[in-house]
Amino acid sequence: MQLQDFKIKSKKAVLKTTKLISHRFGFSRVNMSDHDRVVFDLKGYLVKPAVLSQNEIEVIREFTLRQKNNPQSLSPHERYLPGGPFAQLIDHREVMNVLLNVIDPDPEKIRLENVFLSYRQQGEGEWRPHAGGRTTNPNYAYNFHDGRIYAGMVRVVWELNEVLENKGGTCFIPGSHKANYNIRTNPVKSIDARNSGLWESYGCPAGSLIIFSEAVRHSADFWQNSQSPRVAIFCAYNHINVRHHKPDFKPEVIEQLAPKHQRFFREVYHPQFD
Ligand SMILES: O=C(O)CCC(=O)C(=O)O
Repeated sequence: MQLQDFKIKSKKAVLKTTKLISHRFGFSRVNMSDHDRVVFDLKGYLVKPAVLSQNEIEVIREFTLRQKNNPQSLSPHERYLPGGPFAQLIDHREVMNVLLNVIDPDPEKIRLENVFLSYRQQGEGEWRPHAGGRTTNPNYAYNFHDGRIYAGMVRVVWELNEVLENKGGTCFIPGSHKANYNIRTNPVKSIDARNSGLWESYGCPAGSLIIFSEAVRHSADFWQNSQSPRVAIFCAYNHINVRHHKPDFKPEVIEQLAPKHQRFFREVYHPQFD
């Protein structure tokens, strides 16, 4: 076969697979914009402002705070994340658009392995830089191969209250997921200092989405907004073949999720064995 024919045939096959996936899973736009793809690769993180409507924000925030403060008032399957109205965000289109482009193009191969609420009031938080640099560990790896990104574990953060810039949102050293010097195992104090000038954070309205590769050097920060606490839901998505977290989801929560959401919590194995 001529090289040109081969190229056309492979392009057609990719389009067909993409169509099949979109049709089967209802993702009408499985593609990340070129802008987002380049920014994610360049910096290791993306900020998508105001993804949720006011009503979605209020319902999910109120329910999540009830799970935190008064779980006994809820049915057992709704007492813990990912139960309750948050479940509808598990495969939110904006999340899947990114994950299908940075973890695996097949949604069957994407797992959600950890979900937790980060709740911080004025002054609460910590400064604890971690990750960064290259590694062969699949959970922290970041690879670019054959024209696409292959990220290891990817964090998806739903900010349910406003975040003021440099006042408590997650901080990143942009580009550090591709650093050649191993700042993960050999951290440099002057680089890790909050005021090194190398750290970037974000300001965003409630309902915004932050997505980052676990490979990028990042840290929590101290929350500095006396008007409202940080209410953020952190999710860790991973490839079906690997796991980073110890499994701790409540079975009663997962059993009551819709089948399209349950599949994100399957065991770690290759779907060829199904
Ligand atoms: O709390 C934060 O903003 C960052 C959390 C963190 O470091 C992580 O998800 O690995």
